[in-house]
This record gives sequence, C-alpha cells and structure tokens, in this order.
Amino acid sequence: NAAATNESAANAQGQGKRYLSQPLVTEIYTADPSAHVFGGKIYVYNSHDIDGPTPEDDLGAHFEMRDYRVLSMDKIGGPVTIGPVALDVSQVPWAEKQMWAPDAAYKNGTYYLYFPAKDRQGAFRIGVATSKNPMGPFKPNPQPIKGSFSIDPAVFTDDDGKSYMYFGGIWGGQLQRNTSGTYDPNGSKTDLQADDKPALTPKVAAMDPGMTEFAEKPRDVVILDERGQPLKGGDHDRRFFEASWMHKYNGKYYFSYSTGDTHYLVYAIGDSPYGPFTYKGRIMEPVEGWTTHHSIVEWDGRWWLFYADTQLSGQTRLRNVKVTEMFYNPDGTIKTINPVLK
Ligand code: FUB
Repeated sequence: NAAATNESAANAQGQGKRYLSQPLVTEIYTADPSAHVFGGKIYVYNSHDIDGPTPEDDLGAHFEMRDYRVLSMDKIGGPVTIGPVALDVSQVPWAEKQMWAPDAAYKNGTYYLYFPAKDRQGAFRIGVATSKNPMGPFKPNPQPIKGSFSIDPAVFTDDDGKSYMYFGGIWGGQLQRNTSGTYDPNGSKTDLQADDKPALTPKVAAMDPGMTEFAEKPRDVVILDERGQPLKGGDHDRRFFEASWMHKYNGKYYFSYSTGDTHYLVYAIGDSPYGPFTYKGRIMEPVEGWTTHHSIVEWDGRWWLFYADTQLSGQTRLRNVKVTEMFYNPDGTIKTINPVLK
C-alpha cells in the first residue's frame, strides 16, 4: 500500500515530516511532470529517474535517464496506470544520453512527445516522436528539431490552435553555451556571469502546423520586474533557471518556471504567448531535493499543480511526482503553496 510505503520511506530518513501530498506512483521514480488532459483523461509525461553510477555535479550529470513511461489516470486522486516504455534512448538515432524533462501535445489524431537529450557532442537538442496512442510507444524523428538547443520543452496550444514551444535551462541546461547560435562546449558552466546585466532568458518558438519543426527562429522570453526592467542575472530568487510552463487563465498568459539554485517555482504574467511577462511571485516554496519542476493543468473546473520531490528516496536523482490543487486570488495572482507541512 502506497501510503504505508511512503510513511516508512519518510521514517527511514528520520525526517518525521508531513507532506502536502503523496507520490502518484511508488513502483518507479518519476520527475518533471507535464500533465495534459486528452479525451477527458489525465496523462503525465515525466522523466523516468534511474539510479546511475555518475556522481552528482552542478551540471546534472547524475540525471542519467534513458527512457520515458507515461502515467495516466481517469481522475485526480484515482488509481494511476504506469505505461510501458514509451520511448528509449536507443531508438533515437541522434541521441546519446540523458533523456530529460519531456512534454507532449495532441493534434489531428496524433500525439507528439517532445524530449531533450544530449547528442554525441554533448550538446542538448530537442527531439520529437509521434504516436496514435497517448501512452505510446512513440516513433522518433531521425533528427532533432532544426534550430533546437538546451532542455525542458513545454508546448502550449492557444485558443486559436497555434502551438508554441517554450524551452531552455541554464547551468546543465546549456543556455549559456548557446548564445552565439552554435553550441560552445567550452562556454560558461553556469550563466553569463554578469550579475548586473539582464539574465539569460528562456526561449519560445511557434511550431509549424505539422508540430515537428519550429516555424520561426526561437525568440527570447523576457521576464520583467515590477519596474518594467528585465530580471538581472544576480537575482537568483527570481531569474529563470529551467522548467518552463505556460498556461492561460482569464485571458492572461502565465509563464512559470524554476529558479534552480534557489529552488522556487515562480510565475510571470503577460498579454501574449511571446511576452513580455511581469514577475508576480512564487507558486511553490522549495521541495525536498535540489530540483523543482512542475506543470499546471485545469481539470474538472479546478487547477492542479503537478510537481516532484524526493520523499521516497531522499536522493535528488530519484524523484517522485505528486499533485496538489492550486488556487488563485481574486486579482489573478496565485496563492503560494508550501509542499511540506509543519
Ligand atoms: O530531470 C532532469 C532535469 O532536472 C530537468 O530537465 C530539469 O528541469 C530538472 O528537473
């Protein structure tokens, strides 16, 4: 029984903590959940964490994931099905390793799985694979998306049917090594190393109607402070690190992301899918484990935050996906969630 397993995991770590919610599944380790409602069911496209031999470092070499397994459920709080392997790195001709945070989209009878992986030069690219079934198996395109780089794709489809991919991550996500248009393996390990200058931005590109290529060169997603100035590189509590997500609420565009080394999930609001977005605050305080990565989805007229922590293992590389309800204030701001109860 999952509750008993979770209780004993927490006790084994001697944490004596109370968690806001419990892992969706305990049979495998999961992280970076991208939740979608397809045909009335909830599907979660997540990283499938495994215990590899590589020591932890600042570039995430210890995240050695090799495949994807999709989770599905008829309702939030109901039983969760773990799908079979939906895509394995060995099936992707251009990819060598590190199948990181994926996302998915649906159009005209086809499901699209978007995923980052390192190529044989050590550069992250973003690939796409297709299936007629939301659980897969997915068939990968032989090449990554042209002009793609970095990590954490999140595909948002607007009310007019146009889709956009948001992506990027600094440090191990390599945004800072792609500023010239080509991957520089000798570039900075972290960021631009210019604390007083505008921070590196996530990217956005409209998808072409076939959903497998960009329709344009990726643009900067500019995040402004309350004075209308771009967030600075030294503003680690608020600047973009990784884990882009886009959702729309009451006609406004909510771009949310992780601040990485300060471990917050935060958001910024704009009037267009391209931004600019103005920073508004925190969605979630830090979870247990180094990374924090989420998605936001409306289901049954309520809003849900999918996220992950390390409750089951106590190890950053072995995470578990959770879900909790998210609430708005009357002015459209989001009520901050604390994932660990006192
Ligand atoms: O899971 C590997 C990486 O860690 C993801 O791509 C990031 O968002 C962070 O969660």
